[in-house]
Amino acid sequence: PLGQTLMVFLAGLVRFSSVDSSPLEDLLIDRYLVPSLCPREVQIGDYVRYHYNGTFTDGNRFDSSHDKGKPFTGQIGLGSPLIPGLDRGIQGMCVNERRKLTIPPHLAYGVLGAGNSSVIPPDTTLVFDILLLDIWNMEDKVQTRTLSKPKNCKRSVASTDFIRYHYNGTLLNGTLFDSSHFRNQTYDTYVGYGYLIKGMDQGLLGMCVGERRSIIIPPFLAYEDKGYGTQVPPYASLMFDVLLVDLFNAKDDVTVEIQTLPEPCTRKAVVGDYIRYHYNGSFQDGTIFDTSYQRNSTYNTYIGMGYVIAGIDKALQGVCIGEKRRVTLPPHLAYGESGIEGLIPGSAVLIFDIHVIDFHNPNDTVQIKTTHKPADCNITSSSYDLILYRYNCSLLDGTLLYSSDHYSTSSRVTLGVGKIVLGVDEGLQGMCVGERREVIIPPHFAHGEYGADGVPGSAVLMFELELLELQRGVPEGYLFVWLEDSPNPLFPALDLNQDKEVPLEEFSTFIKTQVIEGRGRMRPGMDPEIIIKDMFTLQDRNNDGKITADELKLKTEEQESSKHDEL
Ligand SMILES: *[C@@H]1O[C@H](CO)[C@@H](O)[C@H](O)[C@H]1NC(C)=O
Ligand SMILES: *[C@@H]1O[C@H](CO)[C@@H](O)[C@H](O)[C@H]1NC(C)=O
Ligand SMILES: *[C@@H]1O[C@H](CO)[C@@H](O)[C@H](O)[C@H]1NC(C)=O
Ligand SMILES: *[C@@H]1O[C@H](CO)[C@@H](O)[C@H](O)[C@H]1NC(C)=O
Ligand SMILES: *[C@@H]1O[C@H](CO)[C@@H](O)[C@H](O)[C@H]1NC(C)=O
Ligand SMILES: *[C@@H]1O[C@H](CO)[C@@H](O)[C@H](O)[C@H]1NC(C)=O
Ligand SMILES: *[C@@H]1O[C@H](CO)[C@@H](O)[C@H](O)[C@H]1NC(C)=O
Ligand SMILES: *[C@@H]1O[C@H](CO)[C@@H](O)[C@H](O)[C@H]1NC(C)=O
Ligand SMILES: *[C@@H]1O[C@H](CO)[C@@H](O)[C@H](O)[C@H]1NC(C)=O
Ligand SMILES: *[C@@H]1O[C@H](CO)[C@@H](O)[C@H](O)[C@H]1NC(C)=O
Ligand SMILES: [Ca+2]
Ligand SMILES: [Ca+2]
Repeated sequence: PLGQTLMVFLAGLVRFSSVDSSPLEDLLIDRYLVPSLCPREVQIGDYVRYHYNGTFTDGNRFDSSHDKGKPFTGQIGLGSPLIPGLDRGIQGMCVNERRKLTIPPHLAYGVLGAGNSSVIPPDTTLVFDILLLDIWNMEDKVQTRTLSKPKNCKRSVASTDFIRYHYNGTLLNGTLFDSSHFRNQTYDTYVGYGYLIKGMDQGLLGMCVGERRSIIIPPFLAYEDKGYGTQVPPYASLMFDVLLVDLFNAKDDVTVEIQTLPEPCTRKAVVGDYIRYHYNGSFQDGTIFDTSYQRNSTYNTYIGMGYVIAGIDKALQGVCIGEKRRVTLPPHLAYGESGIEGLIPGSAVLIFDIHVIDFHNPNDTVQIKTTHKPADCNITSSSYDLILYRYNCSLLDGTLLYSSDHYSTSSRVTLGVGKIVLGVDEGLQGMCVGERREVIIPPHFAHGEYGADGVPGSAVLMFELELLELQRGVPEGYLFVWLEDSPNPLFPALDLNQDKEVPLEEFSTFIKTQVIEGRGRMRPGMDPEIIIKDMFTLQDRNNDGKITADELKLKTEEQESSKHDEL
C-alpha cells in the first residue's frame, strides 16, 4: 500500500503541473484508507456495492449514495453503465477501502455534461469519494476456512443432518448483524433442506462437532437483492463464524462404543434385568450435564421396560458386569425436541459414559465357585452344623464392604437355621474344612432392595468364603440325635447296672458313650454337661433324681405325637 500511495502522490504532482484538463490527463486515484487485511480486490466482472459522494473540484456535491438512502450496486467492466473513470477507478479496491477518484471530463461526462448539462456542465472534472462495502462475482462459491478443529472428528455434517450451532454473522465491513449469543442459545436446524440461506446449507457441510469455521457467502447465495430486516442490506456478502455444537441425523440409532469389556463375561444383560450403573452424561461438546457420582449412588433401573429414555433402554442391553461403554443417543431416543428446561436443550445429542456395577434378575440363583479344595474333602457341611468361617464381602466392582478379618473372632454359626443371609448360608453348604469359595449372591438372597448398613439397595454381592471348622449339628429343637437306630427297647440299655432306675450319672455315662462310639450326636456349641442335665430333667418327670421305665415309656409315646424330643 505504501508504494501505491507514493505513486498516487507522484501522479498528483504531475497533474498539478498541467494547468487545465486535457484529453491526456489521466484518472487520479488516492487510496487514502486501505484496510490492513485486503484478501480480495475488485476485478472486471465483479459486482460491487459502495457508498459514494460525487463533488466538483470546488467541493460542491452533485450526487451521493447517502442522499438515495442506500449504497450503489453494480458490475464493473463488461459494458458497465458507469462512467469510465469510476469503472476503472474502482478496480483493485478491496472491501472497506476508501478512495478519492479525480476523474477528468473525457473519463466522465465529456463535452456534453449530464442531466441536460444542468447537473454536470460540459468539460467538468469530477471527484468521487468511494467506500467499498462489498465485492462478489457470480462465479463465486461459498468460501470456508476452518479456524480450529478437534483432533478426532468421527463424523461431519452431511445433507439432511440436524445440527445445533453458535454463530456470529457479520457484514464484510465488520458490523455484527446477528449472533446466536444474543439469544443465549444455539441455532438449531436441518441442513440441506433449504431452511437456511443457500450459502449456509453449503458452508456447514463437512464440519465436525467442536469445529470453528469461517464461512463467507456472496449475496446471491445469501439474501440477494432483498436483504434481511434492517440488519442485512440488499446485495450483502455475509461472513459467519460458526461453532458446531451438536450433530445427528433423524435416521441415527443409538451408537455404542465398548471401552472396557471384562473377561470372562458369563452373562450379558437382557430385557427385564435390574441394573445398577454409574454414568457421566455429557453433550457432544463435552459439557457434563449430569453424573451419578455426585449422588454417591448408582443409577438403578430395569432394562428395556420403558423406565428410562428409549436410547438408554436400548444401550444397556447386552452389557456385561464391569463393562464400560460410551453410548451416543440422538435426541429422538433421548429428550427430543423439547429437552428438559434448564438442563438439556431441545434436540440435543447425549453421550453417556456408563460403568456397569451389576445387574440381576429375580430368577438368578446363588453362584458358587470353589477356588480351593483340600485333598481330603469327605466331610462336608450341611444344615444344623456348627461352623466357623471367614468371609470377605464386596460389590462386584471389587469394593470391599465388610470382612470377618475386621473382627477379632471369626464367625461361628449354625447353618440352615436362618441365622445368616440366605445366599451365604447356601454358599456355605456342602463345604469341607479348608475349602475356599467365591459366591455371587443376587440381592433377593442377600440384603434385598433396600440394602443394609453400608450395603447399597439391590446390590449383587460377592463373598469369599473359607470354612475353618465344622461340627456336625442336630436339627432345630433337638439336643441329641441318634445317628443309627436307637436301642430297642431303650430302658434296659440306659440302665447300665440293671437296677431299674437311671440316675443322672448313669444317664450321662450312657449318652457320652453313644457320642464317643458314633451312635449319637449332641447339639454342638453348648456345654455337654448342660445338655445332658437338660435331657435328664426332661425324662425325670417326677423330679426324684432318677428315670424309671414308666417315665421313659410315657415320654416315648409323647414323642410319637409331638416328634419333638431328644431321645
Ligand atoms: C433540457 O431541459 C429542458 C428544460 O428542463 C427541456 O425542455 C429539454 O427537452 C431538455 N433537453 C433534452 C435534450 O433533454
Ligand atoms: C460522504 O459524505 C458523508 C457525509 O455527508 C460522509 O459520512 C461519508 O463518509 C462520505 N464518503 C462516503 C464514501 O460515503
Ligand atoms: C461470537 O463472538 C463472541 C464475542 O466476540 C465470542 O465470544 C464467540 O465465541 C463468537 N462465537 C462464534 C461462534 O464465533
Ligand atoms: C457497515 O455496513 C452497514 C450496512 O451497510 C452499516 O450500517 C454500518 O454502519 C457499517 N459499519 C461500519 C463500521 O462502517
Ligand atoms: C443471556 O444470558 C446472560 C447471562 O446469563 C443474561 O444476562 C442475558 O439476559 C441473557 N439473554 C437472553 C436473551 O436470555
Ligand atoms: C458423597 O461422598 C463424599 C465423600 O464420602 C461426600 O463428601 C459427599 O458429601 C457425598 N455426597 C452426597 C450427595 O451424599
Ligand atoms: C465420570 O467422570 C469421572 C470424573 O472425570 C471419572 O472419574 C469417571 O471414571 C467417569 N465415569 C465413567 C463411567 O466414565
Ligand atoms: C424367569 O424364568 C421364567 C421361567 O424360565 C421366565 O418365564 C421368566 O421370564 C423369567 N423372568 C425374567 C425376569 O427373566
Ligand atoms: C475320603 O474319600 C476318599 C475317596 O473319595 C477315600 O479314599 C478316603 O479314604 C476317605 N477318607 C476318609 C477319612 O474317609
Ligand atoms: C479376604 O481378603 C483378604 C485381603 O485380600 C485376604 O487376605 C483374605 O484371605 C480374604 N478372605 C477370604 C475368606 O478369602
Ligand atoms: Ca441303673
Ligand atoms: Ca423319676
